[in-house]
Amino acid sequence: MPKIRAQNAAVRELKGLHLYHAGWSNCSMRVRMILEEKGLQWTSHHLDTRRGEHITPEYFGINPKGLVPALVHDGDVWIESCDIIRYLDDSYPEPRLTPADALQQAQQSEWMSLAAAIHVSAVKTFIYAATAANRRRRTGAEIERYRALQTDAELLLFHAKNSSDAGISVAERQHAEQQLRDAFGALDRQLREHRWLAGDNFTLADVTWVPLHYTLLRSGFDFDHYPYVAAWANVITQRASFQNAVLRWFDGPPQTSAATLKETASPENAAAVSAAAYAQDSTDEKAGS
Ligand SMILES: N[C@@H](CCC(=O)N[C@@H](CS)C(=O)NCC(=O)O)C(=O)O
Repeated sequence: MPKIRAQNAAVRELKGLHLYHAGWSNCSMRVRMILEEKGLQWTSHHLDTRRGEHITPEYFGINPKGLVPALVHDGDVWIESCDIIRYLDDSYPEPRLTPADALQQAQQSEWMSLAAAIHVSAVKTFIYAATAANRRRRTGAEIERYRALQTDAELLLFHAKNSSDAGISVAERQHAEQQLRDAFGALDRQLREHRWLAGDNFTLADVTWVPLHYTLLRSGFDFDHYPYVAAWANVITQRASFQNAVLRWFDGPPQTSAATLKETASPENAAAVSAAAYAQDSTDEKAGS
């Protein structure tokens, strides 16, 4: 889904690029990475989704599904992370992150579609079932507030299940894991033959998948059988965009000064920082989806 007209009139007045996002949200990471890759100036509107800061009439007036991220560009609202990053790549083509070659473009689209298709049934299900913070049952008042705002049937069902006494079932978690194994198996086969997901260069396909790898790893998904995925992810962690858009935001809005940020993001420090970040134990309390 693409550009929408915000019901929240205040955002229609916003100028420039404004991102509504959450630090640990993998979908938000994609957009922050693109903003960083292109060196764009943007205004952050950080929402702590674990505290339900996105479940308000104001935010549903921006994204009618009440999900992060949402991008507002000169008053126009863009939702769905894959559509947002495509829009940014078209609007700010330097550096271009969509392949020029038609076949590679098609590959990029396939990888992006796969990520979107399995988001709720695999990614969200696994992360919520695996991380205690997400498993937290919403209170009666929170559930009421959510039901009053949410119209999307799949999300209503998902959150009702997650907040129920039984929680997400073992069968659903196993189904989620199987879908993730299938997807990362396909990534691994591609990356055995090619340096990047859509061929010769780093593209939107890589930006779509590396946050999934990162948040799933931190949620305890077993990546032992995907050596080419591990090597690919390791290379990407050394990009300044990964440092600044993923690692620096994972615990919430960065507190450090711009100078410290630059220093940490230098290529010399990147390897150490990424090794430390990836060394975090699994079953992270914060990974979100
Ligand atoms: N298909 C959407 C999925 C967005 C999504 O599920 N966002 C998560 C964070 S990654 C979220 O807002 N979760 C909060 C919730 O489900 O209430 C996209 O790609 O933007």
